[in-house]
Amino acid sequence: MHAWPASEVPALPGKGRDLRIHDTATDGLITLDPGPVARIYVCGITPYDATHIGHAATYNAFDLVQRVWLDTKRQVHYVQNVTDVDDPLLERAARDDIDWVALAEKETALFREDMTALRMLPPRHYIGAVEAIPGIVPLVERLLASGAAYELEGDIYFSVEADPDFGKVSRLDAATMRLLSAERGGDPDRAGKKNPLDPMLWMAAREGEPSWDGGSLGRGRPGWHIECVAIALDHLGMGFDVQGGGSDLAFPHHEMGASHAQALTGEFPMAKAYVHAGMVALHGEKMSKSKGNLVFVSKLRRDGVDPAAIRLALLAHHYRADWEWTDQVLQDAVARLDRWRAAVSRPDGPSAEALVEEIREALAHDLDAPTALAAVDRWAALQEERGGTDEGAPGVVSRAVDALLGVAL
Ligand code: 5CA
Ligand code: ZN
Repeated sequence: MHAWPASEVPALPGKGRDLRIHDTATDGLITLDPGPVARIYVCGITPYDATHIGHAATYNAFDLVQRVWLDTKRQVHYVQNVTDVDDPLLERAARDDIDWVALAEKETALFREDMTALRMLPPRHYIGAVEAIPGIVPLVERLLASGAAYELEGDIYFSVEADPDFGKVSRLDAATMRLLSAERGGDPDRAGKKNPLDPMLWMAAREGEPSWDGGSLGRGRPGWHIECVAIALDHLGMGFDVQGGGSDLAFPHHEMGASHAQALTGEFPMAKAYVHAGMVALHGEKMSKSKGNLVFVSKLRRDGVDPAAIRLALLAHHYRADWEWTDQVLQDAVARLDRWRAAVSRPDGPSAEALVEEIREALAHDLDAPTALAAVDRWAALQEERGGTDEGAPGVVSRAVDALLGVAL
């Protein structure tokens, strides 16, 4: 499927620093050394509702990863999926009595528009679950053949016991895993499974639900985790640099994905760093499509909010923090955008060289966007109070804020 148009990334003088980022699997900062082509897989949306601020915050984090790498003069090979067939999508389509394909297409189109407006760089490969099915089926067949998968009443399950490294991504105890499995798409209480945590790889066709030819698996549709593994291995291969998503994906999704890949290749980990963004809340609870406590990016845009202000509101929070969306957060971002725009609208100003390095240093240190914003704030305040004689400095600041933070001033 097609992605969305790329906004231009201005080249900056000098060169950025290598990214140090928090890896969930080791619970520490690691310095990535990607080589000339950095490889990143970011889990995409399940398109049954519009993009909310929580989604946008997560995609903002991984957009910063790309920008840091681009600033080190590397190429970035970025892959993202769209879970365009899954239970929540089918349930929403049935509830609203609309065609599930039309619903997925509509919400994916809106996501593309939101991402474009927010200046999120597009993936090189944007792949739907449905279009990935021909690549998923042979992987499930291989897992069955090696004994890492088994059949239960026509459905195919992955056996977590087949993976000696199972549990290393999220490092959770058994009780927590079981609880989260039930909450996040698993079926730990289904009778007949070898281990309650075992996730489905292939679901046999159900009456009234879409299904595809699965070769020796019979008609059905793919499980959620194998979808991302198939797409990631196909387009990036094992041992890519970052797999990203919100913290609610660490378990079971990224844990199971790493396990599937381990069973397929004998290697762990599939990604060198498992990177997770914090959860954005509204009215004290995690923003979620199922709860309906949502602030949509498209609604804010329709209300006339500048997408650059939305982006600044996201950047004002460290990506790993859980935080709350409020009207004040947006008002602060609008005011900051005004101050920055006024500061760069003059032909000269205080020197910008140190500022560019401060932004680089902050982002390279686990994507510390709030520290980067504070540095720009200081430059803008100096400009407002005293001005400066450095010709072209405002232009440098403008380009740096665009290239490194994705904000067009
Ligand atoms: N399609 C799967 C991933 S393969 C999925 O989780 N889709 S999603 O639409 O539910 O979420 C898309 C991304 O947004 C995920 O990375 C998820 O962790 C993130 N996300 C969802 N809700 C929030 C929230 N309230 N705050 C921050 N990130 C969120
Ligand atoms: Zn995923």
